[in-house]
This record gives sequence, structure tokens and C-alpha cells, in this order.
Amino acid sequence: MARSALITGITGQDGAYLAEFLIKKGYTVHGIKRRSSLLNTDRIDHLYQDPHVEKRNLILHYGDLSDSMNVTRIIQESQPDEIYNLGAMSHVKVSFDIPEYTANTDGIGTLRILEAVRLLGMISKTRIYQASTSELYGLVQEIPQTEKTSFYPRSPYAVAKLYSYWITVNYREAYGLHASNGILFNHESPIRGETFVSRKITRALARIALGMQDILYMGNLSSRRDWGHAKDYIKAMYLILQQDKPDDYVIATGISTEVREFIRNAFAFIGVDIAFFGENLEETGVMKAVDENLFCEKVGEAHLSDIKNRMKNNPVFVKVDPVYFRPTEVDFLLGDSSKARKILGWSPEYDLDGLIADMVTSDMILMKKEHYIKEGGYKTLNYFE
Ligand code: NAP
Ligand code: F7E
Repeated sequence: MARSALITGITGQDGAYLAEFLIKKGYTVHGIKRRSSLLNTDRIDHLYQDPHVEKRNLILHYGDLSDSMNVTRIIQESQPDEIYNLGAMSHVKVSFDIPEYTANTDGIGTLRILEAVRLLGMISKTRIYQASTSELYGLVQEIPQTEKTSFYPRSPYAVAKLYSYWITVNYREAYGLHASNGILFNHESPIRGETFVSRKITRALARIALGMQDILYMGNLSSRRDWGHAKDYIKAMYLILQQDKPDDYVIATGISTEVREFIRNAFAFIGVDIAFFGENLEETGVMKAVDENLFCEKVGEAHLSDIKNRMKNNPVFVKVDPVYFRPTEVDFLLGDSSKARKILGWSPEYDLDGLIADMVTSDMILMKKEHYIKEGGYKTLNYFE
């Protein structure tokens, strides 16, 4: 019989990639989606099957991690062999604005799943993956960070995830649950949420190159992150649940890069050489030169003269706005995933340049469509006219 998996957070970045990956492996995938006033299934629409299809391999359930009866019922009905708990309010900055909600979803939500599996008598059937995070290391106590490094969370998000990390360990030790933590460092992709720094940069880059945006306002440019590609990281989640013994694993590339450097590399991909001047709130990013052939290849000849004029007359395109600063910041993350590489046989296929190429290429296509519509090339309905 086909194995079955339940994914919370299936409408998110990782949930969408993981659902596709598991369906390709022959799984029946159940997913929890939240009710929203507009459809929020864009990332999984290509996998959707009408409820009338006889043997569906993707089945969506309305639900919410804050509703224990709902979570319990869905687990009972779907009888999953594997649960991937990816649902979370995942934005670190926003968690300072909605700390209680974040604790309920990202912390107690995990308890609701573990307890449901226990109360439903499914301990010997169901394996659980908990989406833990490098944010647990926060104010880092050791470089690089391993499974043995002490945690020092620096946001309501990270504190909620700390509870989830330990309650997962506790249910494993207390009840013998096959429950594991993947301590994943930042991972991005073309379907990353638009307000995370990587996607904010690649979207803005495309808009600036097409003349649709002037300035990219940024927060802390000096933060360093260990960035990987979500497509690589969801494979690690799967491998963790295929092990005979549950355990906790760091998943990371082992390379740490400054936000500033991410911006520089992204612009280099379209042939624009940039530099940063000034300090703190006065720091600016400036366009210095353009490789015309590369720019024409990646953006298009039609936009070359505009970018050259921009560079001559108004080259500043990055400014700092303190609105994006966090009350407490995580300055530096660098993961050591030796354990996962050795035991799971996992290693990433994408490096940072490959990730940036994938994201910028995708956002160029998206923004060109938007540009075309804006220029009146495609007539859309305006409900407010
Ligand atoms: P994401 O794109 O923000 O997706 C989060 C998912 O959780 C979405 O499907 C969202 O639903 C859902 N969700 C939010 N609140 C919920 C609630 N109350 N009940 C049920 N579902 C809820 O996040 P991601 O990047 O895919 O990350 C997946 C998981 O890994 C998260 O737990 C995140 O905290 C963790 N993580 C992420 C990274 C990373 O770098 N991406 C690194 C380490 C750990 P809507 O679509 O309706 O909003
Ligand atoms: O910020 C700095 C910001 O929001 C990265 C989540 O998936 O990964 C993610 O959390 C860094 C921070 O990700 C802007 O201050 C500068 O230092 O992309 P981010 P995050 O906070 O690291 C971890 C592993 C998770 O678990 C989380 O769920 O970039 N930064 N300027 C900025 N960040 C944002 N968002 N916007 C800026 O304008």
C-alpha cells in the first residue's frame, strides 16, 4: 500500500516542495491548509486534484495548528505514516508584533500534534519531523553551530521554536515516539515568501532592472546567514524520517555570507557591479558599472539604455531604513552539517550562486509579466473603476 504523509504548512515554501517530492515517491500526501479570504494555494496548485478524482495523491484539509480538536481529527482520519510539522508563523521580525500567536502556533502547535499521535495510539505507526531552526542558536555560543551547540534564542519566534524542539525530544524519550528535529539553516527559493531578505532582494533587483522601482530599503546589511536552497533541504527532512532511529540533525551549507554580499552577488548575476558607501543609517548601495552583454542576456536589450542613464544620473539604489531592524538581532549563523552528511548521506546540490541564479531568473520572468501588464500590454479588469 502507498505510504501516507501529513504535511502541516503545505501551502508554504517547504511544504510545497516536500509535497511534490513525496508524491513523486508514490506517497499519498495529506495537507493542512488554513481558511483565508483569498486562495492561498498558489504554491501547490500544480499538484491539486479535484475531490472527484478516485485515487487522489494530494488531499487537503482545512485546519489550524491552534485548534487541537481539528489537528487530532485530521490525524485520525488521514492515519499518516509520517507527519512533517512545517506549519508556523515563520517570520522572525513579525514574531515581535504577534508574540502570543507565534507561541501558540509555533510552540503549542507542535505539542498538539505529538499529543494527538499519543492519544490516538499511533506511536508505533507514525513518525514525526519537527521543523526546528538555526534561529535557536541566536546569540551564537560557538562557531560553527552543531547539534551540540547551546541554544540562545533571540526572538519570540525562536523561543516558541525552542519549546517545540524540546517537547519533540521529550516525547521521543518519554513515550518512544519516532520524533526528530531538523535544525535547518536559512533556505530560500523562487517561491520564498516575498518579505524574507533573499526574495525581497531578488524581486527588487528585477524591478530596478526593468525601471519599475527606484530604491531598495534594507535593514541590517551586516547580518550573516548560511543560505541554502529549499529543494535540497526538503530532501533532508525526508531522509531524517527514513532512519531506523529518531535523532536531531543540523542541515546547512557550511558557508556564511553577509546580506550586503548577497545583494552584490545578485546584481553581479545580471551584469551590474555595485559598491557600498557610508556607515549605519547613512550606508548606501551604488551602481558602478554594467557588463552590457550580460545585462542584455539576463534582462534584455530594451532596458540597457535606461539602466545606463540611471547609473549616470542617479546611481544610489540601496538605502537603510531602521523600520527593518529587529529589537534583538541574530548577527551570525554558520552551520556544521557533518552529522547529516555522514549518517543521512545528505549534501546540498546548490551553492549560493546557484540559488541566486534560480531566484533572480524566476523573478525576472515574474516582473516582466507585471511590467507588461503595467505598460498596458494586457488588459485587466479593474474592479474599482
Ligand atoms: P512559510 O513559507 O512561511 O510557510 C509556513 C506555513 O505554515 C504556511 O503554509 C502557512 O500557511 C502555515 N501556517 C502558518 N500559521 C499556521 C497555523 N496557525 N496553522 C496551520 N498552518 C499555519 O515557511 P517555510 O519557509 O516553508 O518554513 C517551513 C517551516 O520550517 C516553518 O515551521 C519554519 O518556521 C521552519 N524553518 C524555516 C526555515 C527557512 O529558512 N525557510 C529554516 C528553519 C526552519 P499560509 O500559507 O496560510 O500562511
Ligand atoms: O532575515 C536581515 C535580517 O527575514 C535574514 C526564517 O525562515 O530563517 C528565516 O529567518 C537577515 C536578518 O530570515 C532586511 O535582520 C536586513 O538578520 O530573511 P530573513 P531570518 O530572520 O534569518 C530562519 C532559519 C527561520 O527559521 C525563519 O523561519 O537579513 N535583513 N534587511 C532583513 N531581513 C528582512 N526580512 N528584510 C529586510 O529588509
